[in-house]
Amino acid sequence: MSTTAPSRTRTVDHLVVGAGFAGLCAAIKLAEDGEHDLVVVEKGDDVGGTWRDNSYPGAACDVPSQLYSFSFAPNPDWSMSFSPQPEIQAYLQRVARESGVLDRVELRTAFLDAAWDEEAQRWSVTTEGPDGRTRWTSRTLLMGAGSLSEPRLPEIEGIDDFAGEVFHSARWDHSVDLRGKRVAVIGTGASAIQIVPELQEVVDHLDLYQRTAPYVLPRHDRRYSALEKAALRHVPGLQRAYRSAIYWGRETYVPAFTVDARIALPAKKAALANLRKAVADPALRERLTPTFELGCKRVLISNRYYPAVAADNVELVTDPIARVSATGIVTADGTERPVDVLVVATGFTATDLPFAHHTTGRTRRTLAERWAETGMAAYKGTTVPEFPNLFMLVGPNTGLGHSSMVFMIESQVAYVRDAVATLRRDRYASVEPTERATTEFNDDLQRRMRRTVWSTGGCSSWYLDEHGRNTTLWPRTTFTFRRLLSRFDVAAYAVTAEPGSPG
Ligand code: N01
Repeated sequence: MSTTAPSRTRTVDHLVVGAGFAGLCAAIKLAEDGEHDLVVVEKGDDVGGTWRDNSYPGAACDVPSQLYSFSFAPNPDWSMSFSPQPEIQAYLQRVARESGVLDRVELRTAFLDAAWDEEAQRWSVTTEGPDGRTRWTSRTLLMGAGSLSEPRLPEIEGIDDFAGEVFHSARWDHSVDLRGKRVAVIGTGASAIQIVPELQEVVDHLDLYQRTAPYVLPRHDRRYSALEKAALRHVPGLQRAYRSAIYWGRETYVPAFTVDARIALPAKKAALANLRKAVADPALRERLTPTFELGCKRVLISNRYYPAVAADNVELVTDPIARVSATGIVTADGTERPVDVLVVATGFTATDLPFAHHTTGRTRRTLAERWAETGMAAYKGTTVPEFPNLFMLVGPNTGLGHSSMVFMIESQVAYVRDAVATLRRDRYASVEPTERATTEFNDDLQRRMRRTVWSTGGCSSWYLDEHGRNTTLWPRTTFTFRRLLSRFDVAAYAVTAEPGSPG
C-alpha cells in the first residue's frame, strides 16, 4: 500500500541504493570502517541485483568466476570456471549474510527521488516500501542501482497488442511453459546467445530475429574437480595467484586490441572458425558472419549458440521486423510468422539511467537535465558537479568489455571510503568535484575513446549514446582505473565546511 506523502522520516549518514555487487560492496566496506549509520534500500525482494533479475534459462557469467567475485570474499567452491547465475546469486546472498550487511538491507523498497538540500547539506531521499513512503535525510547518497538494470523494450508497432505471452530476458516469466510452443526471440546479444540453446531444446519451433550478427568465440568452460576445489581452499595463496593469472591475462591482451585491430586478428579468426565448425550451410553461415570489427560490440562466448541456430527447429530471420500482429511477427518482406511466446532480449537503457531523472542537485536541475547538456559524464566515473556527496558506483565510463566489473566496483568503493574518511577527518559537510576537473577528465577520456574499436569498428551498440559518444566504457586498463581512484583527491573538489569547524 502506498501513500503519496511520506508516512515517516528517517535520518542516516549513508543511504545506499541497490543491493547488487556494487551496493553490497560499498555497505560492507563502509561498515568495516566503522560507518555503521548506513542503510541499503533495494527495490527487489532479495539481494543480488542483476544476478537476481537475470534468471533466464542458460544465464551464466562470461567472465571467469575466480575474477568475478569479491577479492575479500574468495569462493573455492565455484563449480565451473564460468559460473551459472544461481551460483552467483547464492554467492551474493551468502556474502551479504556472513558480512552482516543483510541486516542493513531494506528489501522491496524502491528509490523514488532525491534532492540535495544545500542549507542542510544533506540529501533528501524518498523511497517506497511495504509500509508506504519514507523521507530520508542522508549525508551521502551512494547510487548502486546498476547501468544494465532497466530493460530496454523495443519500439515495434503492434507489440502491445500481441495476444500471446511477451517478456524481457531480464524479467523472465518462469510460469510460462515453453515446451511444444512456437517461440520468437528478438536480439542476438549476450543474453540471447545464452537463451537460444536452452529454448531450442524444449520448444517446438524458434524464430530468432537477428538485426546484427555478433562475434561468438568458443567458451572454454569446465567443471572444477574435487581436488582442484580442495587445493583452492587449502593451499595458501593459490586462489589469489589463480585469480591474478586470469586478471593479467585479460588485462594485457584485450585493452590493446581495442586500439589496434591487428592484435584482435587471432580472436577474429577463432570466432569465424567457431562459426565454420558449427554451421555447414554456407548461406546460413554468411548471414551469421559479423560485418564490423571484433570488439566493437561485446565479444560473446558460447559453444552451443551456433549449433542451436543451425538446428532444424530454428529459423534465423534477418529480414527487418515491420510489426507485431496479435498472433505473430511480420517482417518487411510481408511474411508473418506465428508466435505463441515472444522473448525480447533487447538489452538495457545503459545510456539513460532512470535514477538520473529523479535526482536533483544543488542548482535544482536533475542529473538527466545536466547530462542532456554535457553528455553522461562524471569525475572518475563517480562524482558530478552540482551533486555534492553523491557517489555513483558503476557510473559513466566505468563499464568493461573485457574484464570483471567487480574489480571496477572495488576500485570505486575504495575511492568512496577515502572520501567519507576525508569528510570526517577534515570536518567537511560536503564535497563536489569542480567543473574544471570533470571537464579535463572527460576530455582526456573521450580523446582516448576516439582511437578505440568502439568508435572506429563500424557498429552501433549500447556503449554509445544518441550522439555516438561512448559514455559507458572505460577506455584504459583497469589497473589505471584502480590507481586513479586509489586516493580521494580532494584538490579536485569544492568543499563546504561543517558549521563550527575551523575550515
Ligand atoms: O543486450 P544487448 P543483452 N529490433 O544490448 C537487438 C551484459 N550481459 O541483454 O545489435 C531488433 O547487448 C540488438 O540488435 P543490434 C553484457 O555487458 C552480461 O544481450 O542493436 N533487434 C542486439 O542484438 C551485455 O553486453 C552477461 O542490431 C533489436 C540485442 O537486441 C549487456 O549485458 C550476460 C531491437 C540487444 O543486445 C547487454 O546484453 C548477458 C529491435 N528493435 C548480458 N532492439 C554475462 O555473462 C535491440 N535489438 C556477464
